[in-house]
Amino acid sequence: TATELPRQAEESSEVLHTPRLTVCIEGNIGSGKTTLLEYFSQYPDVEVVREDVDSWCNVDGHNLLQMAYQEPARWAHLLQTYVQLTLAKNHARGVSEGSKVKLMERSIHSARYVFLENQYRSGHLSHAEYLVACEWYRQLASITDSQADLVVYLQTDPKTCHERVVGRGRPEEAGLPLRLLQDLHKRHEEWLLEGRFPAYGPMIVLNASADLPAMLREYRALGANLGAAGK
Ligand code: DCP
Repeated sequence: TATELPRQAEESSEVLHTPRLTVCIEGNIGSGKTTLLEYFSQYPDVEVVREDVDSWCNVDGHNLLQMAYQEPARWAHLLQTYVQLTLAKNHARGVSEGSKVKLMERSIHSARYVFLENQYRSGHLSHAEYLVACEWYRQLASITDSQADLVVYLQTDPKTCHERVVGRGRPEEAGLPLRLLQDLHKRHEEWLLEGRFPAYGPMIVLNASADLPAMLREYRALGANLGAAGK
């Protein structure tokens, strides 16, 4: 029998507001987005909006991320269209009263220009699947305000990303090849630095291959530049 996806608990009834500043963090798998977002979650006037990886891993028991890693030709399209949907929801989300900055992990644009593009170029999506997913992107991006006031690109050596991914041992990513991280790095560079696809806001580039103390110094400086109040 047909069943519907259980509705995710509606966000609280709190009235949400348009943020004064929207900042999006872009970077490869293992580039350190999580560390940056955790660092800024201690700032009372910054609201962090994470990529909803948990929901990709559990659509009423279906782990789309794992399915797409195991059998990309079959499932990459489903994963990527779902990822785009969850990111469109993140773009549309307001922030609580008192939050000045919305700090968002990735964007619907990287879903399109990095991940979807890479899946297509790797031969995991048929031409028809690619075109339909691109059309979903165009429509979703046009009905939500998905522009950023600032894009922070965590530029990272793919080998460093690989070491971090291996180190954290996320089950879906077991055996993730360096080659994939090199390809995703190339897609980021083509899009954000070489202008192959449109920008969605002014950008700064941080060297995210550095070690943790150096990264934390960069993040502190970024916070000061955003005018956000730290603790
Ligand atoms: N992913 C995907 N398609 C997308 C976005 C992400 O297949 N459009 C996959 C890649 C990873 C997983 O989802 O296996 C989570 O990706 P992240 O790069 O966001 O991982 P982290 O949250 O761990 O980021 P970081 O390592 O920078 O902290």
